[in-house]
Amino acid sequence: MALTLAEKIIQEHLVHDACKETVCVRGTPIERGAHIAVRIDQTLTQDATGTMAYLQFETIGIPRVRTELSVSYVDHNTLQTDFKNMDDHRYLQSIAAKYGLWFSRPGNGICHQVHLERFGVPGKTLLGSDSHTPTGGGISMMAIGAGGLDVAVAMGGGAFHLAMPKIYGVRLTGALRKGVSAKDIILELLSRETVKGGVGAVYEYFGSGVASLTVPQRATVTNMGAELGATFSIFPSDETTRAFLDVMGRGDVWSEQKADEGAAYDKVIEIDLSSLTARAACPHSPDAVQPVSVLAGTPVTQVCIGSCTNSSLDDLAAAAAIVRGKHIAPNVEAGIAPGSRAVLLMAEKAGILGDLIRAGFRILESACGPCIGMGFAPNSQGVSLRTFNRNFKGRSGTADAGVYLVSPETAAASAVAGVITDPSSCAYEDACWTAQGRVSLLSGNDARLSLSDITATAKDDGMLIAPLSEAEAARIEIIRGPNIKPCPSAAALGETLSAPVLLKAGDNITTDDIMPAGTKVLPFRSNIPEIAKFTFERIDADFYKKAEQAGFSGCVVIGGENYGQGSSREHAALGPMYLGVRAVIAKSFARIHKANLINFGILPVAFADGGAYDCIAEQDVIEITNIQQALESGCDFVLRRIRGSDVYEFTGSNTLDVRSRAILRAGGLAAYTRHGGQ
Ligand code: MIC
Ligand code: SF4
Repeated sequence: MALTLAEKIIQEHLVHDACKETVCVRGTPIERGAHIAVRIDQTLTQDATGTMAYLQFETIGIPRVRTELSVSYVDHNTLQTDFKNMDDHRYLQSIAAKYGLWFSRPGNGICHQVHLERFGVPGKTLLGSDSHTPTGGGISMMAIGAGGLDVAVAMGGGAFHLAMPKIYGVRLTGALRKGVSAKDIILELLSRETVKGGVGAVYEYFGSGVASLTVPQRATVTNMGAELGATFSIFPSDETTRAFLDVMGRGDVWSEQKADEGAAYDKVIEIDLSSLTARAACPHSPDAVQPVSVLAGTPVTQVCIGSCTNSSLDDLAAAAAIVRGKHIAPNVEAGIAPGSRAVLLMAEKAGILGDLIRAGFRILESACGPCIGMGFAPNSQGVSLRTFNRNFKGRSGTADAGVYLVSPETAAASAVAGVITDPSSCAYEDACWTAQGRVSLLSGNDARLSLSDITATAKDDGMLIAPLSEAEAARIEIIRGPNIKPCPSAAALGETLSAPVLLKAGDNITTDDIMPAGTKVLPFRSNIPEIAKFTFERIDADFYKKAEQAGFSGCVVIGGENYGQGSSREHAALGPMYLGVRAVIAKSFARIHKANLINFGILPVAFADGGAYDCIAEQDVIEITNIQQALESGCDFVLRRIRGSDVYEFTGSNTLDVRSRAILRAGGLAAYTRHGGQ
C-alpha cells in the first residue's frame, strides 16, 4: 500500500515489542491515535533543558549513550551573570565527555541550526529536549521535541512513545515572489490552522513548489510547525537536499526520501507560493496573522533578526540586500543573532555582516538570546519586529511590548523605514545575488563567497568537542556546581484526590505562562526548589504563596483548550509538581506538556463536557474518586466540584494510553523505568 513519507520513516523505526495494544503490519497504514513506539537514532539537548535531562540520565546508570549520535548544545543561556550559568556549562561538558556525546560549546550557535548544518541525516529519527527540534524536518528527518526525561530514556536506548499522528499533506505549487519568504508560508498556514490545528498531526510537504525552496527555507517552515502544535513536519529529501549536504561537506549522508506515489493523507492543504504576500503574526500569538500591507505604517521601535527560525546565511543575506547602502531609522534599535558560528563567519566573508553593521544593526551572540528573553528586551509599550517563532505576552522580557513575528525581509525593510513596511513595496537591488534575491547555500554564486569557501567554513568544527573513547571517558569526573540540585520525584497518586483549585486558566496557556524563562529564571533550570517559586508567576503572582499556604500538599489546576502549548520545558511540570499540583483538568492538552505531566506523576484529565469548565471556580474543592480504577481499566474519571454544600458531579475523559496509565500508577516515568517498565 502507498505510504506517506512520515509513515515510511515511522514504520522503519517501529519497536514492535513496545507498541502496546497496537498491531503494526509493515507496509500498512497504522491507525491514527494508536499507541506506537519508535527507535531514536539521534538526540539533542540544549543547556536550559539539558541539565535536568542529564541529571535524570545519570540515574539510569548506563556507562555510555546508546544512540547513533547524541549532541549536547549550549545556546539558551550564555549570559554568565554569575557562577551559576558557567557551572551549568561545565556540568554539561563533563557529562558529554563521560557519556559519549558531542558537545557544542557556547558560541557555536543555536542547536537546531547547527544540527542541520553538522549532524542531520535524511530519513533518521531525532528526539530533542526542545520543541523546535522539528526544524530537522527541513532535511527530511523525523525530528520530534520532547521533555528531557523522554530524551534521557532515548539516550539510554529506550524507545520514544507517541500516539500515531494524523498525516496532513501540504501541496506547494508555484514559487515565492521577491519580498516574500519561507516565513510567510508558515504564517499563512498558522492563520489557516491555528496554534492547535496540528495537535496530534504531522505536516508533510510535497508538490512542485518544494523544489524551489532551499533547505534553510524548508527548515524555517518545519521549525514553526511547532507553533501549529504538530508532532513534527517534514519535507522530502531531493536534489536540493543533496546539494545542501554537499556544500556542508556531508554529501555522503544523503539519501532520497519521499512519499510513495498515490499515498493518502488525512487531509490536503493547498498553498500556491506565487499567490503569497508578506505576513506578520501580531501580538500575542503566532496565529494572529495579518498581511503586512494591512499593518503598514505602524511605528516600530525594535527589530531583531535571528532565532532558530530565521538565522541562516540566506536570512542574513536577504536582510542585507534590503539595507545595503541605507541606515536604520532613528526611532529603531536593531540587532542580528546569526544562527551559528559558521553563518557568522560566512556572513563576514560575504560582506553581509559589513552591510548590516554599516546600516546600524548590532551584532548579538550566535545563540537564542532575545528569543528566550535573554537581553534585548523592547522598551515599554514598544513595537518589536522579530524573525522568531513565538510572541507570547511577556516572553520578550517586556510585559506590555507588542511583538510581531515577521520574515527577515519585512524586518529589514521596517528597520530602515521606521514603520512596518511590506518589503515587496521597496526598491532594492538584488541583482548581485541569486535569481531569488539572496545568496543561497545551494548556489553560493555571490562573487564574494564561493561554494568552497562555504564548505571550508562549515567543516571547521573547532567549537564542537567530539565524544571521547570509553577508556578516556572512564577517567572523567562530573563537575557539579552548588546550584545543581537533584531532580525531585513525585509521590504516587492514591485512589482518591480531594484538593482545592488554586488556579483557573483560560485557553492556550503556554509553558511560558506556567514557568517563565528570561534572565531572572533561567539560571535556576538545574535547581527545582528555587525555580518552583516562579510557577504561574505571569498569570497569578500569588500562586507560590497560595501553594505554600496549602502546605504544598495537594492542589488542582483548571485549564481551557490546548493547555501547555509552546516550549518543551519539563520545568512547567516539575515546578507545579514540587508545589503539590496533583491533577490538571483542562478542555484539551498540548502533546509535549501532557507527556511531561505524566512523566512527573501529575494526572491530566480532560473535561468530557466543556460546560463543566464553567461550573468551577478557584478555591472550589475537586474530588476525583476513582483514580486507580481509571488508571488500571482506562474507564473515565468520576469528579465532583464541592463549593460549601453545593456539589456538582462531572465526568473526566480518560485520554491516557496503557503505558501512560502505568507510568502514573508508578508515580512518574523515573519510578516506572526503575521498576523495569519500557
Ligand atoms: C523555547 O523556545 O521556548 C525554548 C526555550 O527553546 C524551549 C525550551 C526551554 O524552555 O528550554 C522549547 O521550545 O522547548
Ligand atoms: Fe532558542 Fe528561541 Fe529557538 Fe527556542 S525558539 S530554541 S529559545 S531560538
